[in-house]
This record gives sequence, C-alpha cells and structure tokens, in this order.
Amino acid sequence: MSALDVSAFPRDFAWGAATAAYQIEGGWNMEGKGPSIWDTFCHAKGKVFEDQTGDVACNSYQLWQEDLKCVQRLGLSHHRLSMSWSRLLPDGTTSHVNLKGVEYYNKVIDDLIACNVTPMVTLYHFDLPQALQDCGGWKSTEIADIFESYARFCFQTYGDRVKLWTTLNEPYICAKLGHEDGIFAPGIKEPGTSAYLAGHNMLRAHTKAWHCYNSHFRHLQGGKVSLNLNTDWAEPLDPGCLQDVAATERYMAFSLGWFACPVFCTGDYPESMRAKIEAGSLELGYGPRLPRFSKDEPSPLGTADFFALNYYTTRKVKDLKGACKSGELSFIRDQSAEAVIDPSWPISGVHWLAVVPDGLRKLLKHINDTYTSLPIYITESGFSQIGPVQIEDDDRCHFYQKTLQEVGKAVSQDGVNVKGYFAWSLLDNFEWADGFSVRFGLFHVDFSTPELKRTIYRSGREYAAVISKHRTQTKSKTV
Ligand code: GBH
Repeated sequence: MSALDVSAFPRDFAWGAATAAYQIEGGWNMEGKGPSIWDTFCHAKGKVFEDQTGDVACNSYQLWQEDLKCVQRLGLSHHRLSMSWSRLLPDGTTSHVNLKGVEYYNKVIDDLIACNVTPMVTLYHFDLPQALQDCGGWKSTEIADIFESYARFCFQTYGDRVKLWTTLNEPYICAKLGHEDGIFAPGIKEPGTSAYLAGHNMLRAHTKAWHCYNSHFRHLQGGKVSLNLNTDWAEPLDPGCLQDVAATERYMAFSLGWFACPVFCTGDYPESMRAKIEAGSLELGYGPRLPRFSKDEPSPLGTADFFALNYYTTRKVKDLKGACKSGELSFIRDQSAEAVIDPSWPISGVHWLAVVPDGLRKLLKHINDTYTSLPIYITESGFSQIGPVQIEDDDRCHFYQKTLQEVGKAVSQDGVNVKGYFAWSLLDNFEWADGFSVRFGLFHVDFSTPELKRTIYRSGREYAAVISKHRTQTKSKTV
C-alpha cells in the first residue's frame, strides 16, 4: 500500500476498522447475556460450516484489552463496533437491563475515547434477541417500537460519548438471507413474502429510532444517525442489450434501492420494484406482498444524517427472460435478473467476492448522483485470503491499495464527499455461515488455542503505514 497517494483524502478523513458483536465477542451466555437468534441458529446442527459457533469467537468479551491494542497498533482514528442487544437487554425489552453488559460497552467506549479513537456504534448487526424472535421477530409489527426502546436505551446510556450511530446493519442481508433463503438466522425460508415484510419492519424500526434521536437526543448530544446499506455494484452483461440494462436497474433497485429509496429519495420503495412484485403477485394469484408505509407513522424519508455503505464486490447482470417464470413466488423471480461474475475479475478466498475496486468508485458516484449529497462513510470493505493462512498476505495488501486508490479518485476526481473508510475487519472472526473458515482480519487470530492470540498481518502493518502517512502529510500542511 506504500505507493498509495494519500493526498486525495481530506484532512479529517476517518480511518477505521469494523467488527460485529456476534462475530467477535463470544461469552454467549456469560454474566446475564440472553440468547440471540445466532446462538440458536449455530446450536442447531447443519447450519454453519462444521457446526462451528460464535460461543467463544475471538472472546472479545473477555479479551477486549487485546482488541484495543490492535486498534492502537493500526493508529485508527475511528473504530466501528456493534452492540449485542441481548447482552444489554436479555429478553430484548427494557423491562430487564443486564448491568454487566452495560459495563462492558462502557469500558469499550471509554477505552477507545481515552486512546483518541472515535467510536461508531451499530445497534443491530444480525443478532436479534431470541425472545423477540419467539414473538415473530422482524415479521411482527410490534418489533419497530421494541427496537425504538432499545435504541433510546443506548442513546441514553452511551450517547454522551458516542456521536456516530447506525441502527441496522445491512437490512438487505437480514431480510434476504434470513427470511428468503434461510441461510442466515433466523433461518426462515419463505420465498417471495417474508423478506419484504421483514425489510419493511426494519425500515419502520430504523425510522422510529432516528426520530427518537432527532427529537430527544440530538440537541443534547449532537451526534449523527444512519443505517448501513450494502450492495454490489452492477453493470449490464451486454451494455447494448436493453433487457440487460433494465435488469441491471432492477438488480440495483432490489438491493440498494429497496432501503435507500425510502430513506433518501421518495419515502417509498422504488417504483420498478413494486411494479415487478405486484405483477408477479397477479400472475401467481397472490395478494400484495410489498407493504405500504402507513400515513399514521413517520415517513422513512430523511431519516439519515449520513450515508453508510458496505461494499464488497461487483456483478454483471443479465435479464432472466422468463427463465424463472414458471411456478413459485420468490425474490429472484420478482427481481428477474441474474448476476454473474466476469471471469476476468480476480477472485478472493470466498466464492462471492470478486475483486473489483473500481466498482466502489462507480457506486460512490452513483449514490452521490442518485440518492444524496450527504457525506458517505464506507463502513465495510475487505478481502478474505485464498487458501491457508499467510501472515504476509500480499493479495489483501494489493486489494486495499487498489480499493483505497479508487476511494481517493472518487473524492478528488468525482467530487464525492467520502468522510471515512472502515476496513472489514479488525480481526479474523466468526464469518457467519462460513464459521472460522473465512478470514477477513487485519489481525490473524489463532483459533486453535484458548489464548486466541492476535497477530498483525502485513496488510495491517501497511494499513497502519497509510494512516500514519496521511496524518503526517496533513499535519505538515497545517503548519
Ligand atoms: C458483510 O456482509 C457483513 O456485514 C459482515 O458481518 C461480514 O463479515 C462481511 O460481509 C463478510 O462476509 O453467497 O450464500 O455465501 C456483506 C454481504 C453477506 C455478502 C453474505 C456475501 C454470502 C452469501 N455478504 N454473502 S453466499
């Protein structure tokens, strides 16, 4: 990464790394924590690679000091973490608060601030309290108010120190993988229906949480609230084929637009998305499936103070052309687009992650042109190595170098207001359905011994060097 031109990045650029509670904390039933849907999902056999679980993960619940050393070694200005809802509120409601959990995040936040690191806190990164799943989870209408109470509790408890909040991480993944494909917790496989309902209630929950902050905390605490949206960048397989062009627009509408349009554009779902879904319903004899936002509730429009983007990869898209027209309801039938990987793109250690750094630049410009001129934080971007562990992880170094170069171009050449970059991830961790078989860390974690020793990869050393170079350059400009 040493060749990277850091002068493209603004002086106050946020250099961060990211983690998520279930992926690192462990302590799944320690000191009063209630179970989450990921505890349940992993404990049921056959869901996760080799039936691995996040019961211990990186044991960050007990080894936080080790993580803090990693943060300091990188010289981060910002660090993104998520809170485990059921560690704070074991049954998901404020009727019972787990003080040990409150203490844990107090310590994490205080330590970060003492080290001059600004925390960015995500309230929900896939780990719904099991007690709430038992009442219908994201499919239930009531979940939005319950989430608002949880959010209020966190703003009250930590908002004196936390000024950057995101409510929900990747509602797309939670809805699609959790409620359509069933490959993420809660493992619901109800194609063509539940994902839209879950997504809708997540948007309602986010909206209520943002309004809660806006009305009751913003004037006292002065922070900002958003939600983390993920999408691939997509381009037509055959740019000369009108159907492929339309399919590409649909692909983007069904991923980014699904959540970004209500929050940043119109207060409602993309028209193309609703039209396709309702056409499918007619064909198959179903009622409406994409919910409508009620006039009796606040609109999602305008409920974000910045744009938080998780970007990993790009796809070429072609029209399904009726290939999927027979039979059953499904998200993919509605979307009617097929996404493929261009064989010329290098692949990473996971099959879905093709390395396309300039896709990020194009996506940033697209967001800036289509959705918002608000500042954009890239809240996740990362690479998993191929094959056995290599501490000298040259592929990952190359990935970060190229990716940061593209971010620099988005800023300096396209005029996109990118405020920060969070590498996914600080540590090798529990990679959901892939368990510990996939490593995204800037630090290696030795999962074979109870010490769970953290060792910096070359990519971590080089990322630290980039941050320090940027710091030195911007300092010398001020004097
Ligand atoms: C992020 O999601 C998550 O926020 C983060 O927690 C996670 O560690 C990181 O990705 C790395 O995966 O093709 O069936 O194997 C990004 C969205 C969700 C995209 C899972 C890839 C794989 C599904 N990712 N998906 S599959």
